[in-house]
Amino acid sequence: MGDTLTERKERWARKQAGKEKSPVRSHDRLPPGQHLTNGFPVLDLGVQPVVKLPDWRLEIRGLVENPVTLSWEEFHALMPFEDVSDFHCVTTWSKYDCRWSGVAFFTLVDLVRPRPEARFVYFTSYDGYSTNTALENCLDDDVLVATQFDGKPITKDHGGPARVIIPKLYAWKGAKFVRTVEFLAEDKPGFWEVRGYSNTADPWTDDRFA
Ligand SMILES: Nc1nc2c(c(=O)[nH]1)N[C@H]1C(S)=C(S)[C@@H](COP(=O)(O)O)O[C@H]1N2
Ligand SMILES: [Mo]
Repeated sequence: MGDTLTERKERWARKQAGKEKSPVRSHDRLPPGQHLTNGFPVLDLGVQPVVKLPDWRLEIRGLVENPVTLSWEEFHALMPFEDVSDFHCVTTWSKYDCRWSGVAFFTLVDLVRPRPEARFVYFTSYDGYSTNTALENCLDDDVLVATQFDGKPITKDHGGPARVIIPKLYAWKGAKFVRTVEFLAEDKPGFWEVRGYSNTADPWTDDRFA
């Protein structure tokens, strides 16, 4: 910490160019520069869209063999998944032991069958938000589209009806109010990624800004 934005930017650019090894990873439970919170702050764009369950759809498309548009009932007919994970917001708060339930990302992948060219995933949301990451990050066994937090439906302020959770990345990579999941051959920066946030967003290497 403490280095200038320019130094960070230069370091990031060198890393992107493959001229420097990754910084040393922190193995603490609390990533560097984070503090623990017991509450659950709300971070959004100032809009919390109201999506009635009969109108809700999750559209999964792009470079896949079997694109689908799932209704609420169809989504819940998929294999249920529950996991407990920690949540790290780039604004420096972390929350431990969040219990999310929904459908594992790998279950959605089995359903749509991405083509070999698919290497990136781009998410869009009902509030106009978007975010992106490498497909491999979505294939970890802790990634899901969640509809419940702590055994109860996710409230509107926390991204209900459904939100994406990618625990190993900063929380902005997880789209609240998720609406579409698109598989792409080329990376496509999302809302914060075009506004100077890191594309890779690894909390354990303090990888916050591009
Ligand atoms: N659709 C949408 N998803 C979003 C955001 C948003 O503004 N809109 N904010 C992101 C950010 S910056 C964080 S830290 C988390 C916050 O989730 P929370 O409000 O449940 O704490 O959601 C992420 N997903
Ligand atoms: Mo955030």
